Amino acid sequence: MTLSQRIRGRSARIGVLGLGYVGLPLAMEFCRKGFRVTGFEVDRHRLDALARGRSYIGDVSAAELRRWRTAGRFSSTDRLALLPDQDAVLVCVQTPLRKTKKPDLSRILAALKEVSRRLRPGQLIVIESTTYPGATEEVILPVLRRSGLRLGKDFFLAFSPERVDPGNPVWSIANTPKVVGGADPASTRLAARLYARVVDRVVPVSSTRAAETVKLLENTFRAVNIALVNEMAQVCRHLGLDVWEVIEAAASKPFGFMPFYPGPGIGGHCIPKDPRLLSWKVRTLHFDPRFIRLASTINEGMPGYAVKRIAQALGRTTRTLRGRRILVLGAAYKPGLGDYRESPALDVMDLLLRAGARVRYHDPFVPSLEVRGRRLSSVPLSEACLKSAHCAAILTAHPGVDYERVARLAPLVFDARNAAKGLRSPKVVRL
Ligand code: SAJ
Repeated sequence: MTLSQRIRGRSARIGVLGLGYVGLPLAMEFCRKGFRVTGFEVDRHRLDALARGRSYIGDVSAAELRRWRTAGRFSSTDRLALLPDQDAVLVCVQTPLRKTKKPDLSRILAALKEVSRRLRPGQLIVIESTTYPGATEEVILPVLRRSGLRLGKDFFLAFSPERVDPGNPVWSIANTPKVVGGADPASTRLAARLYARVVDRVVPVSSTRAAETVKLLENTFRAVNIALVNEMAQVCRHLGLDVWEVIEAAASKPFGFMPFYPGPGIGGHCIPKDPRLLSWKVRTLHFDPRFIRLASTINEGMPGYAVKRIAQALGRTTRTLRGRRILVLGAAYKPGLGDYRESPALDVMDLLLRAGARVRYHDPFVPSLEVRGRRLSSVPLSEACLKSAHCAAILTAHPGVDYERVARLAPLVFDARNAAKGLRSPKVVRL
């Protein structure tokens, strides 16, 4: 039976390499649609949790995990010897940036070398990890060719960007259109057929490079628009205007406008990184994407701007913050989640500590974190805590926090997220 027939009959065995916030939900989606999935993971803690039927990803319930394990549809392992049993291998490993803002493909290349060593005729490899335009073709394909197998005849290769939005109650893997681009037409066709069995709509494009660039455009679009409103926050400050009022009123335009909101910077694993991937690649091709680079610079400057505004609100400068007690509200990178990777709140706390301020934080979703080598725990939002601070700085506007109470009890509030909107109080200073 050909791979295409096994896909059509849902008997194709699916391997998912990397069981993180992309891989585990993807594995569950294939299980839901009748496929048998083997998850490959190197992290021992994750493997132990999965073996006990415990989920470490918010969007995957323990009940569902146990259901597919019991049904024999899902198994998790670190044994790469099981790779040849898979008809399709979906690669969902991290592709971070180095400190130099250059792409770090080390993890994905290590994974693909293992795949290549065990590659067999009839396998489809799909890269879901976000990377720069050309990476699949220029770096990953040569690794797979070391197997001696031929693209489009023996094995197939495609790129399909992940569009997983953790915690999104509306858009899931199943109902979010899936872009797919193959290293050759046969690969595009096969990957499109595979995803068509699990998602409502597949969007085939002409190449892996096109698919890689689609993803980067999506997130660079967000980054540049966030940078625009971050600059507008500074423009409005100079104009003596409330940027939040200006944006809200502009958002009343029913066409040709899309609201974004300023803040103390941008966090997460996509928006800060993706424009840098695009910029890095095109600069190797002797084109300087000034606009995209400038947007990244503006966003990365926002933590420093927020600290400057906190100092000003205290009647100080960033050089005279020593000893000031700052209570940070919200450490996660966006509301409603406990993920504080790349969170701008960490940058703000780092700068405050560097300036000699005494920093505590409250975040109901983040029990503890490390900043400047110090381990901090989230403090209760008690009356004493609020009253003893010189300034409460709202950096992430989590739901369920009583911002009216914060404004009532804290001597001063710096609101970087318009969390205390509607509260007209001289004690509340907004970005
Ligand atoms: N942010 C702002 N102002 C905004 C929007 C976001 O400052 O108007 C900040 C957030 O606070 C956060 C960072 O930017 O620190 C990123 O926020 P995000 O809403 O873009 O959330 P992410 O990082 O989870 O982005 C993901 C992306 N999903 C994928 O890459 C698959 C992105 O494409 C989605 O559009 C986004 O979720 C979403 O819409 O939630």
